[in-house]
Amino acid sequence: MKNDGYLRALRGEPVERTPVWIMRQAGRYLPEYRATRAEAGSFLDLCQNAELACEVTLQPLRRFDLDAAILFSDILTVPDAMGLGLSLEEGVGPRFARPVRDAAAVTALGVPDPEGELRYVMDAVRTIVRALDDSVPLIGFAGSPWTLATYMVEGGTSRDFRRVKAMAYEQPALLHDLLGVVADAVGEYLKAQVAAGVDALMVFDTWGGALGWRAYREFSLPYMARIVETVKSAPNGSSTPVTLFTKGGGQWAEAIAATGCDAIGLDWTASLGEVRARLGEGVALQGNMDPMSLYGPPAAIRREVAAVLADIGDGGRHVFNLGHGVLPDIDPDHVAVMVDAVHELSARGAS
Ligand code: 1CP
Repeated sequence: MKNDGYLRALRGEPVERTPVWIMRQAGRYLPEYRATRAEAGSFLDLCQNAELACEVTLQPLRRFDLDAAILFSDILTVPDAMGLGLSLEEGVGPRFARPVRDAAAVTALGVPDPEGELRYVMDAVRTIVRALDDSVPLIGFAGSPWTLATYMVEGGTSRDFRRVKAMAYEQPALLHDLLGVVADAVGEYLKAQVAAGVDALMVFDTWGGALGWRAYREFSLPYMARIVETVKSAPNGSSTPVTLFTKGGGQWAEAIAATGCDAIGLDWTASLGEVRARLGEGVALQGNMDPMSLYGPPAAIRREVAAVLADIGDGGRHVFNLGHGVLPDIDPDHVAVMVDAVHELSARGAS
């Protein structure tokens, strides 16, 4: 691979500069993304068209000097394939026609065949791998079982997660049944992505931080641990680095590291240096610039990049990223300032 800095940093091998990619690097802040989505018809049509999904995956790499590509898809494709009926409305967000709210609905759920109902995702992976031609690694991903369950039970985006948290306290066994089948589905889905050619995996536990610490250890973490184990025991799985990202989970970093993951994604509320001091070098850290700092002028963005790099100190085993996805109204030129500053300010040795 021409540029394997991202994989090297995940493994704790020496790198010439800190690698960088951006959560939601393909998406609405890019005018070329909006044009391709219009060409596809809708967001879901875009996900289901391998050529166009490949095109939007590559768009940010043409603009910015990024060290990894991420598969263009969505975490909600898995519950959609489980029969929940996903739709996405502009300004409203994702919606499920058939949310899961009782035992009958949980019992009816099956594990989708990744090369069946989700074949369009695997076709996108194969198309992107060919197009990347060993230039940079491709990251595959899925939602964590808990995060997927929030959408499946609530029926869409939620402010307070009332229904799914009520289920956790009223019917914990039912929620565990749901999380179990979702974990099986995600495990199969990620193994298939590895077989189709992704170089690394990321699990997005976007709403894990909404749980109390005991509930996090009961309803989110064990299911992510199961997924790490499933992936690691599959062919090629042991050599595929897995990053776990629990938004708001910095205080649980020790427990997350104990899953056997290769890297922990941190949001901007955690100090990379402090987490590194607590955990040592045994795990890579990803993050964690505040996505809103990209509203600032270029000089302020460079200062913020320098501060994140200074926080982690020697810069070993670090993948630079935002602490959450890039926002839709960010100026792409500001993203370029960040990416270039990461490489320039972290350059080690001859450069
Ligand atoms: O209008 C549009 O074009 C749709 C917007 C959009 C996009 C660009 C959605 C709907 N999903 C995506 C792509 C996407 N989603 C990617 C690939 C692109 C990339 O990263 O470059 C990835 C990795 C995701 C993952 C995702 N989807 C997460 C986890 C990451 C995170 O940001 O926390 C979550 C929670 C979702 C659900 C989802 N899908 C779409 C939206 C708007 C949302 C969030 C809804 C909410 O806030 O609850």
